[in-house]
Amino acid sequence: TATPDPLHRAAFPADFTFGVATSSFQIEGATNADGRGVSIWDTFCREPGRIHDGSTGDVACDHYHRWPEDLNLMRDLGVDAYRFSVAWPRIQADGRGPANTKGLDFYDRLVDGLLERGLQPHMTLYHWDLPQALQDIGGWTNRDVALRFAEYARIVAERLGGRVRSIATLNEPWCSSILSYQIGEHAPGLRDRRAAVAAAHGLLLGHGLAMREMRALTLDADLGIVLNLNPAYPASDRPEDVAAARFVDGTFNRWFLDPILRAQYPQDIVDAYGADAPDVHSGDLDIIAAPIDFMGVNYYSRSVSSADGAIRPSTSSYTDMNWEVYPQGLTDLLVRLHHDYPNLPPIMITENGAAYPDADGPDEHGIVHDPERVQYFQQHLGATLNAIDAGVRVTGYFAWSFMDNFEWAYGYKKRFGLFYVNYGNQMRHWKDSARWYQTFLNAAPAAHAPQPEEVIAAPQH
Ligand code: GBH
Repeated sequence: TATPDPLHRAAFPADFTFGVATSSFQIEGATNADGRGVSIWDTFCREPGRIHDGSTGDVACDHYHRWPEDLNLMRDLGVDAYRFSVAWPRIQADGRGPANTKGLDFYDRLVDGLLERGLQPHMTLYHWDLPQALQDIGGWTNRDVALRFAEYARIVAERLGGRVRSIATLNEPWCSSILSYQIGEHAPGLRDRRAAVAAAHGLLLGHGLAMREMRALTLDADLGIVLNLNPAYPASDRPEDVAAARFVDGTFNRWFLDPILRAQYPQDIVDAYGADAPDVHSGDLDIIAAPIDFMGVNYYSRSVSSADGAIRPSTSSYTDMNWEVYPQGLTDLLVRLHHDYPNLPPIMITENGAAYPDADGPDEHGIVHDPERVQYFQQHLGATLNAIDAGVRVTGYFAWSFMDNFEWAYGYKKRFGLFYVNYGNQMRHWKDSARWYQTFLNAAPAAHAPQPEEVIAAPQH
């Protein structure tokens, strides 16, 4: 399908939110500052062979110290909103007990800094940096951790919830359970399906309990969760390929969507897990299915399955992560959610983006040329628009990522940023994709253009 050309924000609903996203461990650094405790990612990075380039999050983008400049860049970019996450070990070093005021103060300054610059704060409570002390008691396989998470959620929401536009409990529970406890690619690096399925249940329970705590505060913020959804296509119409795709869809997508939106686990996958199926206590599913105000969707690619395993369509192009560029998958996914889940709240696309090597680095003007990333964003914004036109309620889009950062097991070698980070001197450089997004955002209908009074009254930055 053709994307409208030139694509600009005026083609979207007037109240649609455009933003950029990051997460705490990937950008902050300053892992020992102001009473922060140890997270499972600090531990994992120190285990030989876990991170491809042997790097750690100790410095990352030094955002903990450079946040004012980073927020200035966001303002210059012209986005409406910024999605960030809170590092639990900054708030409770060991994941329990009284709040560390200095840790909360950091996010307090960040939120105020966003509001001063006219940027909406969108906060995620858990983007994978679990306090190590909670891993030491079994991590998310221990139901006590879900209770601790709810307490942490209340602490953060009490302090910041009145000033943020949205709060997501978890980012991508598939990653912090299956990828972390079964596949072993992420912290804590286990290879145990039973533990992974138990962790997924613990995460969902933590989400539901946190929702309950935060609802009791009657905040204005929208409350929800962020899932990584991976539309699964069969390689052919053969029944065995269709069944393979259905299994992938079940483990990645329905395993998380169904309990949240239907208060049940998908029976086909419960059966497939057999003895590894979770120990669901009575009442758990009602807690997990607490009403949410938005569903956050992170979309990067699709999967194509055959009975013999995953397929790589040879005509497609691939990013530096080896993920297929498939914008139609985003439209299909959004339309499918709309049709399959009557309880679906409005969707926010909380992440979408692509890694490319940007190997040439900045040119003589300090600009990085990344034509593939520009095209990726154009195509996926077009795909989003197509879903909206088909009747799906989508309220926002956040590009992943604001800047290059610590890409988990891949370290600093994979670059997802709109801004290029020179890790030698921590300089941020505009990429063509950032300039493209800026142009896209500025081509707004007249209502969005600054009025003369505002220009005169504009504060000096
Ligand atoms: C997100 O994870 C994270 O939220 C973010 O922190 C991260 O930096 C960003 O994306 C980029 O990685 O079909 O088996 O090959 C996304 C993780 C990517 C996990 C796609 C599933 C496909 C798995 N997801 N992946 S497979």
